[in-house]
Amino acid sequence: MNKMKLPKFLNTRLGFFSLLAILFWVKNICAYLFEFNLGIESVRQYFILFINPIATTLFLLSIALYVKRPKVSYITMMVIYFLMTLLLFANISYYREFTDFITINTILGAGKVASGLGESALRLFRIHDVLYWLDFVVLIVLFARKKITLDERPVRARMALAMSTLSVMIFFGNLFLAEVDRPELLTRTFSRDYLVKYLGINAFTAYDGVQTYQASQVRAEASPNDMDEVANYVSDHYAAPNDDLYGIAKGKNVIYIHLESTQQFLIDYKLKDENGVEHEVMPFINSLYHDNQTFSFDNFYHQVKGGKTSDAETLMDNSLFGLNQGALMTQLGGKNTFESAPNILEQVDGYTSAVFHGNDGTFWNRNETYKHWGYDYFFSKEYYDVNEDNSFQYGLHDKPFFEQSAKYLEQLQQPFYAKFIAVSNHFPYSQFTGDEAGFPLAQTDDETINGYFATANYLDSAVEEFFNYLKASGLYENSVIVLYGDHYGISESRNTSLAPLLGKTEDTWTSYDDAQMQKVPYMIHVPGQTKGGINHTYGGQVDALPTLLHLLGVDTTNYIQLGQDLLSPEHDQVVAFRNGDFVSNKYVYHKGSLYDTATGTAITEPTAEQQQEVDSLKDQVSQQLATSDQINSGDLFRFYTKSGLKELDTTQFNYKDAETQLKEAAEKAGADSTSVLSQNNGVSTADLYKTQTYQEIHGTATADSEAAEK
Ligand code: GP9
Ligand code: MN
Repeated sequence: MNKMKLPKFLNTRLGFFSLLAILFWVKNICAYLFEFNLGIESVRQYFILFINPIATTLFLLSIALYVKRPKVSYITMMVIYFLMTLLLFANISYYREFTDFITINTILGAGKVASGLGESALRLFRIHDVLYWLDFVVLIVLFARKKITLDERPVRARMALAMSTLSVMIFFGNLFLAEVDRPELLTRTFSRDYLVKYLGINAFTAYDGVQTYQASQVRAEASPNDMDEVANYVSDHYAAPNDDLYGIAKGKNVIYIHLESTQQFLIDYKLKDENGVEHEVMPFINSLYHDNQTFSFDNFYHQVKGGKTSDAETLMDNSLFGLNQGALMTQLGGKNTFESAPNILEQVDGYTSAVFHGNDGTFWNRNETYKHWGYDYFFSKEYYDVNEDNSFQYGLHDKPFFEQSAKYLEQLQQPFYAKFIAVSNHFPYSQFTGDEAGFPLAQTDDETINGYFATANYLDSAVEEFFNYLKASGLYENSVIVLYGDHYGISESRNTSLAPLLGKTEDTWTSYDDAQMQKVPYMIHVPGQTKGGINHTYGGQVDALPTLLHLLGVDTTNYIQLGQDLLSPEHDQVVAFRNGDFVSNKYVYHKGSLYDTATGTAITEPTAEQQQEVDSLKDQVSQQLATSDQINSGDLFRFYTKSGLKELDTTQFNYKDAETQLKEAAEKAGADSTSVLSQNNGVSTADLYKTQTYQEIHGTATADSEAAEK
């Protein structure tokens, strides 16, 4: 080692700076490749991944270049380098346990769970982790042996500034590429994985810090008086339940089926193939829609914005809106106090709760948010057998998803509140258009639209199989099954291409039609009762929770919920879109234009009376949205006691070993265990699940020729 000669360059400050930058880059890339699972899908994403540590590393290290005194400058550089390594390494360890990245809140809250932290850090240590720290030892030795000497000459201020500026420029280049690959990355913040994948750990941590700070400022200013105001608003808008229907589903399981990107126009829709033959897109869901055991709605709207699926979940489980910018679940889901459906049902009627979803648990920050909503279990991707053939970028396909869920569902203690988030019918709708295509494609000039019907048909078939299983396992009779569309599948910009399929033309398509396209299915199927039918009340996702709770016989008078029971004769029939536009039973106000709801005729010159009505509707809508924002940004539930609900201890939930927890719950209940598995004397019902491909159901040339071969 004595003979070893290091390049002279290393004895300059800039040389040493470069060495540290390169070392950190290497460590960071190793972590990306070997420690984290970031779902890199293309060469471009690899490129972004490889460049994303550069900007922040240069920027942070460049701080030391401004320091003139040699010793202080080198020490500053080493301290920054050490802190960056520490942050990276902490994330590596944390990821092993939680498959997630560390947020500022996790760091701030670490004290709360400090006991056991040291122990788990040790348990998470891998022998190769030494490599992340080895360079410190080497550097110290090199300094001690004077292989690297301190450069007495300070870096010129201009040079230091140039380095900082360069790093900022690289950052913007990085951000630009990221936005090209994943538009609205920063405004919608899909998940921490995405931020790390596109911008790196340092940038993610800084971004998270800024957001946490901003949120905490608003939160700090809120007071219990604000909650009093909110409570007054809510009681003024309370819609009393329909006496005939209150409690008709008391004590039943609730099974939510989240119909990804499913719009109401698909209901009863028949797609013409190239030969003019009609194919019903969702035959099974249509049969539910027309069943008098189902409360179906044909004027029900989604109310989501940037948080898409997560906003729909927020609305359905809380009767609160998402945020006007970004996603509530990612920004506040893991921080705020809520009084959500699973928590209410647990405390009032002893329900167990679970979410099933075949994508990464961190997407939309579900893994944290669900704890704050009181979900007992969350079965995310790791609980499923997911491979390249049965999945796409958003996770496991619906048929294997529902099928593989059976073995967990049968273990839940009843009654339960279980949500199944399907995902196959998700943009780009090219999942079932290749060789595996079965259902015909539409014939427009827009491929997104063309594939939409085939993926919707696949979803329909998956839901049918799931219903068959529910019937076979005996769960069906004892459950209420709620289906809802989360948001549009075809974005407004494509609607004119869709127009011909809906019997309209591009030229006559208006904002009124765009507003109509925001309708999504909402159906509450209550096996055994026959008071259902198609209800025409104008409502939206915010109304779902009070509607459901009243059917379950749960009194909502003391809950802070912003919607109204859709089955109540007192429902206001005003639907707020998150941007302030609205639909009521009389008027549609969308993108600055006003229409008559019944006819779709534009009202260009409203009478004084009409104007007054519209103004008051606008006020009503903005008040509802503002109240929601006030609750969320002020975290007002922490001041609310009137609901009589006990404070939720979010640390009781651990979504990592659900199987053990399920077994423990059954053992604890002993002979009183109400899970399907226990009721079936421990014999699994999962075998009762029958699933078939489109070809197997409908028979095709391929299936025929296979049969002929046999
Ligand atoms: C991802 C899925 C999709 O897990 O729920 O979310 P979306 O893109 O529809 O908001
Ligand atoms: Mn969605």
